[in-house]
Amino acid sequence: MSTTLIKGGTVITATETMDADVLIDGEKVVALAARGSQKWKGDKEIDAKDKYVLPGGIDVHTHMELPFGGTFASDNFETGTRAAAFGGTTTIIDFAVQAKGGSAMEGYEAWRAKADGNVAIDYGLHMITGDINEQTLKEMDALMGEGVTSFKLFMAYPGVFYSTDGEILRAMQKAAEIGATICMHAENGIAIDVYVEQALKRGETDPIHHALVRKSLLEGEAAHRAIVLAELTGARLYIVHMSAKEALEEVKAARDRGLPIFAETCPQYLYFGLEEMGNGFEGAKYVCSPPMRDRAAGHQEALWKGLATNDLQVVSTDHCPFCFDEHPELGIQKKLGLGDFSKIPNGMPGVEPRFEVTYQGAVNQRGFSVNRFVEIVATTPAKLFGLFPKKGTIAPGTDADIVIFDPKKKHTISVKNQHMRVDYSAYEGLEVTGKVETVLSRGRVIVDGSDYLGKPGDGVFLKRGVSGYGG
Ligand code: DUC
Ligand code: ZN
Ligand code: ZN
Repeated sequence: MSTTLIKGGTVITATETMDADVLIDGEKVVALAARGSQKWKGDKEIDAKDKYVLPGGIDVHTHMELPFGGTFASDNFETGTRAAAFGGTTTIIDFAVQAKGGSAMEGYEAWRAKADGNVAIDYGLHMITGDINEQTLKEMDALMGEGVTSFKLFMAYPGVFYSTDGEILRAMQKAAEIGATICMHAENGIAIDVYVEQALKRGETDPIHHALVRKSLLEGEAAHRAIVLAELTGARLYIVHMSAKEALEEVKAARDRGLPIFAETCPQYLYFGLEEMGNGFEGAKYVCSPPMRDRAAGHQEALWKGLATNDLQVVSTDHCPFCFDEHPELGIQKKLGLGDFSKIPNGMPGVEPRFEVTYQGAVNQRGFSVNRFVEIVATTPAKLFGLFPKKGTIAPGTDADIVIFDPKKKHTISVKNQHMRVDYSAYEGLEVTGKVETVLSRGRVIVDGSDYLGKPGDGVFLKRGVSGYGG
């Protein structure tokens, strides 16, 4: 096994800021010591002078190759995880899908087959349980044994992924019994579909109407209902991709009552509003669910405040890209919805810019500590989803998943320099200060500046434990 020494940098974890050298042996961090205090030599040495040495990012919400709206998310596990690595993310948790009428175990195996041998970084899986029945409830036990310890349910998308309240209740009872976490897409899809139909009848077909029909109160209502069902059953609940202040208020109140309720938001909700969706069909680039919200109504500032106060605990991406223009292999994607916003595939690219745009917004613009940044993009995701302390921090014994980050380097986010397999960047032209320079995955340098040094299959499947929080 070879050793690597990262020397001269500032190591920042969720709890410590240390001028320290980091010694790696094989795949693991084996020691840290005050900068220059030890005469360590590494087979490979990386100079991190004036740089931050950070735990690799953990994005707990991605959808590689997700079948959706008559097409597939444009990144596969190879392209999407390579892009993640360039962006400073060294672990993803993707969502395997149980189709209606299908077996959850088969869905899990299908996702393993897509990912194994192709991933650039380590990955875990949640399970979208799209069909809650006796068989599925039994399969939840088997999936726990495989390290799939979280299950996503949808209160949106009737006829596709949607679960009734009764189905949610059953799944939560089971989750509480076995220690699993329920991830919830909290939007009242039944009510939303009525607004969709009415808008289309009025001839309101542009992408902006996707945002206007998916009302923030309906996100708040669904969050409330999910929390009530979780409280009744004792389940641990994690509300995904929160965008509405009404939903955040529900989470705050539940946490204040001591319930094990958690929530994430995503960079798109922290950066964009209705303006981005209103530019004719260009707005399709920002169509995802839940949608962008009205900045003037205070949603965005509420989310930032939630991250500052820990009412929100995680920034993930809901990475689910679709090409704007026709793609030679994938065909027509966003433009399936020309003339009918309800046919625009829902989702945005985000796995690559997450680390840098979150740093920009949180640390540079709002004065969050770098420790808090690390906590929301790596440490808490690892703790909540059964990966800590193997992942999510830098300490003796942890996997050497490390980002060397230049906090002074300015650069501009653009489709021209991104690696995701999609033809636009939602952040086109955004200037940020702070750049991911070098990325190590289990001790190996896989990204060095603009060079990719890894290969498909470098990453492995992570059998996760139960959540380290609540319940
Ligand atoms: N939301 C999206 O925007 N895309 C995929 C699934 C989801 O819940
Ligand atoms: Zn969702
Ligand atoms: Zn999602």
